[in-house]
Amino acid sequence: EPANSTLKVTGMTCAACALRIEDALKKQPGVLSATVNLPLEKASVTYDPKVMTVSDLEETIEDTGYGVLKDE
Ligand code: 9UX
Repeated sequence: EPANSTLKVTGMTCAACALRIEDALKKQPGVLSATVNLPLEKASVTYDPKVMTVSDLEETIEDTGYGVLKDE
């Protein structure tokens, strides 16, 4: 069954940053949905935990050029 994780994202400065991260997350195998809230600096991701891990999500965000802090 799907899992949900919320990650704190650092380094976003405009709305297009949030969209870039959403698009990158949605392209990953096992990601079912992703929304990024710019003012809250949070990414909410629903994924298949058999395919995708939180570490993979963090890596995707970092590879897109942003930072990640642990859930808060
Ligand atoms: Mo907006 Mo974000 O021009 O990397 S897309 S700052």
